[in-house]
Amino acid sequence: MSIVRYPGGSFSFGRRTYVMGVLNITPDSFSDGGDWMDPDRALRHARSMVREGADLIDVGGESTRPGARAVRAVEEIRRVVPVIEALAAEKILVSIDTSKAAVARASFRAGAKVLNDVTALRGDRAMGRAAADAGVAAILMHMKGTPRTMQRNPTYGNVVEEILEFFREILRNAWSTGIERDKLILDPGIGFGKLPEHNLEILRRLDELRALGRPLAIGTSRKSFIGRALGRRVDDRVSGTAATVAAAILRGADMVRVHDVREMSDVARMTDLLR
Ligand code: HH2
Repeated sequence: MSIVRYPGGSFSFGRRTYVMGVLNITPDSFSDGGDWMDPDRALRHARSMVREGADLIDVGGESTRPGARAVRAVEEIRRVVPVIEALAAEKILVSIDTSKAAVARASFRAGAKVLNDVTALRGDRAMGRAAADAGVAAILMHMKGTPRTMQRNPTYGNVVEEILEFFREILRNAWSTGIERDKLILDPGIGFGKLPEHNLEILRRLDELRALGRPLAIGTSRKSFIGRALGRRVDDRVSGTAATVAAAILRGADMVRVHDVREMSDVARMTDLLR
């Protein structure tokens, strides 16, 4: 079992799979863009995800979908902070999905206890320090390129080897930013600079990433490789997502980032019994 601490609590990975519910307060996220821009609606949705089994809510104020428009830090803060404050007041565990240190710091002050950085501390040189100062746990994700460029024909010799090498390097350097290694959770970044076949291969070989010795998070929810495989639109990928969540858990995922919390909590609990 592996304990990962955050201010006021901890994850006990190895016991069961943690379910992270997605809350995008953005006009342009690929599946729920525009749904939760109103803070009251966002809060109601977050509360319902918690009732349905979410262990934490991943709040994001900037879309990372391929080609998404960049958002300025002040705008991102304006979107996420009121929602984080309200969730924290209700003792709901929040992670902040950002790659900007200013947004992260404002979010930690508002009560977020976990950082979710899709750039793995490379997007903003002040990010490691921000996370270390706050003592938060941090999910670091692999991405090839940047959201603007990542889907322009990504190529790999061996996608899993490349991800392993990327994280070995991140783990070697993390201490220099001040973040403790035992606060880190790693995510292979499904869909971030990967073609459908790369995503499938990562899922088939996810167990190889266990060699890094850190808990693994994964986000397959409603993503386009599922749509491509099944010929389903974004609002019709729940069953496809369920298959990927079950497969990921059987191969060692500790946390799954999902939109359909009720369904994926069931999948996670059932798969945990089979693991
Ligand atoms: N995927 C997305 C965003 N953040 N974070 C982690 N750790 N892992 C992921 O796979 C991941 C992530 C993309 O999904 P979504 O938030 O639904 O869309 P958008 O980026 O368009 O807001």
